Amino acid sequence: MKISAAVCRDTGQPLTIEVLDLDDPRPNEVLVRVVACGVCHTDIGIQRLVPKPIVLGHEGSGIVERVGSAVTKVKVGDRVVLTFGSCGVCASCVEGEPAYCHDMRRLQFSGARADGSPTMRQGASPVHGAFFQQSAFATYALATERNVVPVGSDVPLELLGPLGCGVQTGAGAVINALAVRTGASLAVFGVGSVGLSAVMAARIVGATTIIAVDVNPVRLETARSLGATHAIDARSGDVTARIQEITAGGANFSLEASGVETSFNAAVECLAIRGTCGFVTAPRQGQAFPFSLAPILLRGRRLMGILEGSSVPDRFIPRLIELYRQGRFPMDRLATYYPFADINRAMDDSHYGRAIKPILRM
Ligand code: CXF
Ligand code: ZN
Repeated sequence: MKISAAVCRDTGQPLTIEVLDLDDPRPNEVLVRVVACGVCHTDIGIQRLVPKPIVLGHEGSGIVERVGSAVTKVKVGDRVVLTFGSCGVCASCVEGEPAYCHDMRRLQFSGARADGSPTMRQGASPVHGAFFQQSAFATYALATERNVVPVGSDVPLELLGPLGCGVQTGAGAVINALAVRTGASLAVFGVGSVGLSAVMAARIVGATTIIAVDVNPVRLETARSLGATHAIDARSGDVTARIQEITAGGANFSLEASGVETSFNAAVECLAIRGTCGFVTAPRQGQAFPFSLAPILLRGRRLMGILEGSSVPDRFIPRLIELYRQGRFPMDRLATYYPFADINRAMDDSHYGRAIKPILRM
């Protein structure tokens, strides 16, 4: 079928909205009419590492338009959130950890289905799709049964796409991966959409000291209003010492969600004895991470790499939606809406921190 999609032809260049041809769904696939799609920093940062031209977008939400012959999870007309792809048969998937799918890289970033076949083209010219098994910067997206999550009709569908990546990354890091406990202390470095989702989750689980660290005063204020008990300007001197002081000896948990290499060390050094630091980003390829090992090993500290909040999306996303319904997880506070035609403005606003979570309306 013909679709309109935002095509990334060159790294860092404006996306162009073009008419493309999208495949019909295969037996395990679901065709979704995209209602909205969030913008995640990965849509920007990954451009130099994926084959181009490509259609990005991996926080789609929409309505099922067609299903493949083997699909049982959803039917035509169902409302769905699209999330990351996973294979379902590797050791991680069978152990209930699809975020660590052994095929993660290929399923999100190869620009094709798991078997290497393309999902879209422009006449005779190839265009890469299947980004996160969705490529949802488009009017229609082709997903697999495994990465569609059915959602109810009593919540605004256009808000929900970011649950599929950024929001579950932050909330899941706190709830699933770090398993932050009632009464614990947590320092969150970087309060964009991932960090603010972590702050909201920390309040839900009953953390009593929630410290937000950022350079943006507006975000720090937002963090406070969403549950942070303390807000620290990252440029205001010795952040580590300040956190050690607030927590009387170090935070039980920290989360590095800024992607700024200089804060990687602070996120480790602010920890208490036996504290754990979660990382949802990594230093750029080839970039050293020059932290000293002794204070980690000799204090029983732990470092944990966390992907997609260690989420099982079919279970975790409905739980976050129920918390939103109850007013306990106000993720609507993160959203700024843009018409699809303004996708380049939305990407820029994300990149320069002018919007926390841009959401494109298709
Ligand atoms: C990604 C980060 C890189 C690995 C897969 C998941 N998160 C999405 O933006
Ligand atoms: Zn993402």
